[in-house]
Amino acid sequence: MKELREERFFREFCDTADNMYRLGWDERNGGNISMLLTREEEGCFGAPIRTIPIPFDASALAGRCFLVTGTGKYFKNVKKYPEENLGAFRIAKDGKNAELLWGYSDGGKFTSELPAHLMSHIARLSVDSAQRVVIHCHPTHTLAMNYVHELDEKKISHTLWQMSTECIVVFPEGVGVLPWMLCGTNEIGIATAEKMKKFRLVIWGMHGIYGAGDTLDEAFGLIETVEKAAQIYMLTAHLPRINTIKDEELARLAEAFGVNYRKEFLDL
Ligand code: 2HA
Ligand code: ZN
Repeated sequence: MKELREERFFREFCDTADNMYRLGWDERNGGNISMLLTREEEGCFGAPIRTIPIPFDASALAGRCFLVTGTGKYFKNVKKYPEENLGAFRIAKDGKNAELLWGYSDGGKFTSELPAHLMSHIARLSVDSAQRVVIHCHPTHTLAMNYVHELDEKKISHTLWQMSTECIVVFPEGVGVLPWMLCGTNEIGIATAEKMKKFRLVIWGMHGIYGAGDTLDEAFGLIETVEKAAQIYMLTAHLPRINTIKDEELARLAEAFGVNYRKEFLDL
């Protein structure tokens, strides 16, 4: 068996955390990543070391394994010290416990946002069985935009689509938006998962964003595209707007690229 650090999925996981830190999306212990492992990837980890209670019923994922960032851990350190900062665990049959297979080596446990992550996985898998990755972070411009733009799904999606030609092609379903809510709770998990049935991107008002995808690259790329659009918005919102991509042009784009966009988010 190859050394874990040589496995591509594992390297990509560490590199994703490292890139997110470098981009300023994950200050201190901000942000978390969870990835549903394939049966082959599961085989890279050993027998259960200890059991960690899960604060909700995760029985819909019983028997499945996840690689997840640890609570209180800094993204800055993931690549250098993965065994302390990450954990791989299997969801026990009863759905109430995580059987730790590897990691959290200083006695730690999974992110406090596990409810939002696992509930989002359940929601995404119910619409697309290939969806394996959920990422949460605090991207600077997306967060800044939350303070000066209405937190309305249609309005925020529409503004983001206008900020760069690629946007409607990358996230044609738009962006789901939740109001400010207490994080780390089952309630925010339930609300996030409800949005995840319709969107791969969910903004947590004045907190950050969730992105889901088949791969780490896809989930990361969705957030990266929103963050770039939000940056352009923040660079231009206080200036007179002279040019704009018109709604009929956004529709033409979506049609040319064959993406099924959320038509009610345009005013045609
Ligand atoms: O755990 O980002 O939302 C760090 C966070 C909480
Ligand atoms: Zn957060």
